[in-house]
Amino acid sequence: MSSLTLVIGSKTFSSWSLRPWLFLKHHHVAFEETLIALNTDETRRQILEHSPSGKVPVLIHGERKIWESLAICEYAAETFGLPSAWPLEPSARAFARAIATEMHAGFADLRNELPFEANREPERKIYSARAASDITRIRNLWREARTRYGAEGEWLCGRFGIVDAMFAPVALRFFVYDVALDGPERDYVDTIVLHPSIQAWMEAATLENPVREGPHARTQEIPAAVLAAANAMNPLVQHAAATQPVAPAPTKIKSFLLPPD
Ligand SMILES: N[C@@H](CCC(=O)N[C@@H](CS)C(=O)NCC(=O)O)C(=O)O
Repeated sequence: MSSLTLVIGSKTFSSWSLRPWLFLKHHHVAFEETLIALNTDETRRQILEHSPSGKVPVLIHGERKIWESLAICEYAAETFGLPSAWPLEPSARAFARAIATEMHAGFADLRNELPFEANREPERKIYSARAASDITRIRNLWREARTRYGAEGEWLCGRFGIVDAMFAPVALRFFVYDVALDGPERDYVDTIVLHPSIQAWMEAATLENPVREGPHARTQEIPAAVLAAANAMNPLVQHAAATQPVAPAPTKIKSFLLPPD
């Protein structure tokens, strides 16, 4: 087999890199990993050495270069004959593709306000009504997926597929920002966070010492009174409190660390 290398960004920040990395790991595809630290003076030059788009991830398979996280997952599924990349039944497949591409193209407010930080100790953060609306939409998508296909397995459309690779970093955001969830969404976040490869990614992120620059300021400590006032205005928190008790999210990542696969 030609050599296979996945070029990724810092595990702390690179949510796009996590998607194909998880997809390959889940299916036990052997690959080399080249990690480029994001947000340094050298980042752009180093990425351009590998990636024609100037972005990571990029998969290098022999002479071929495949960029864009979704394209990489599909290429790997087709090239290595991986199972159930998308559901086989047409309406389930259309649903999975629709929500994966909705994720790929959308939820900008959530992404900006709750930036991906894989090594963050879980803690709630204030977010705007626009980010809350992104969260509500994602919860509805996950609930619909689990309601329709939950009987077939623990992943969004039953068996693990590209749709799960696409949403895994979103689930990790919900975990590290302790977003109030219940029902199937809470279970789905736990399923993602407890995946051995996600555990390995989070553990690797804790060993990095990256710099957060660019549009996102580093997360600030939120005073308890400010958090309480924000939660009082947060419709999701209100809704969760009014319906049923929210199962507490695990607070310490390391308390249930599994050995890396
Ligand atoms: N649509 C692309 C997005 C890739 C992307 O934005 N990657 C970020 C890292 S997560 C990047 O390469 N940024 C370049 C930089 O930080 O200089 C995909 O799905 O792969």
